[in-house]
Amino acid sequence: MKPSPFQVVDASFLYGMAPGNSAPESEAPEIAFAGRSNVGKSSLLNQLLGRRNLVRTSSTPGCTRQVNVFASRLSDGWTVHLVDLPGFGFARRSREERVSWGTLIEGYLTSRRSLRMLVILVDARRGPEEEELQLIEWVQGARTIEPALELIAVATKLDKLSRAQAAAAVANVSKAIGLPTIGFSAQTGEGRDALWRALKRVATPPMP
Ligand SMILES: Nc1nc2c(ncn2[C@@H]2O[C@H](COP(=O)(O)OP(=O)(O)OP(=O)(O)O)[C@@H](O)[C@H]2O)c(=O)[nH]1
Ligand SMILES: [Mg+2]
Repeated sequence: MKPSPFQVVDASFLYGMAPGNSAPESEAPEIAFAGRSNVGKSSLLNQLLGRRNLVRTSSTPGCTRQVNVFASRLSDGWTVHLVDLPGFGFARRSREERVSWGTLIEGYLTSRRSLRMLVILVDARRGPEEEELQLIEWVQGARTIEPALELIAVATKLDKLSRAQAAAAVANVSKAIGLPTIGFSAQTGEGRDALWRALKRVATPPMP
């Protein structure tokens, strides 16, 4: 196999935000990854960053409990911050906890100027459900600041489908969610280059 043109030479955890503890706006553009619990957000980030365990993942839903920001630099000098969000649709939290989390994530998505792109992850086998469609509609209406937020979708866990099923599933997700959609597997790395190509649209080029 040909080596990927998207080699990450630096990747590190920068900071986490919990309710009541946000972070100052960053100079670097941010790309956030949203989706229901267990859809594969943290695994996708490890695959993108080329690190096995930089981002904590778990087969138990509700693993990511903060808004976690990671810095990355590609071998050609481009940089961007990748933001892992706690999953939604995870009920095993108190109502109070869910409200404070909702406020943190909603505030982050609507008011964060450094946020330039939102990637919505959908399990390729399930397709988008009400929560994903609501999130998209809500964020498009609620975010009124410049610059505009670019939205794309990723269909995850493609390795669990046959080739023919995978192609059909990605097309279905794209149609149902109404966004350009990239098929992805954190296990095989399929879709990694296509996703990096899309993410680079909002990344920072190297200093001359
Ligand atoms: N086969 C397969 N399994 C995956 C893939 N991506 C994630 N998983 C598995 O799915 C489970 C959940 O993955 P995470 O990356 O922790 O999911 P998450 O969306 O970050 O979950 P929360 O932090 O709870 O919101 C883990 O057991 C992963 O190993 C994939 O592409 N293929
Ligand atoms: Mg996670």
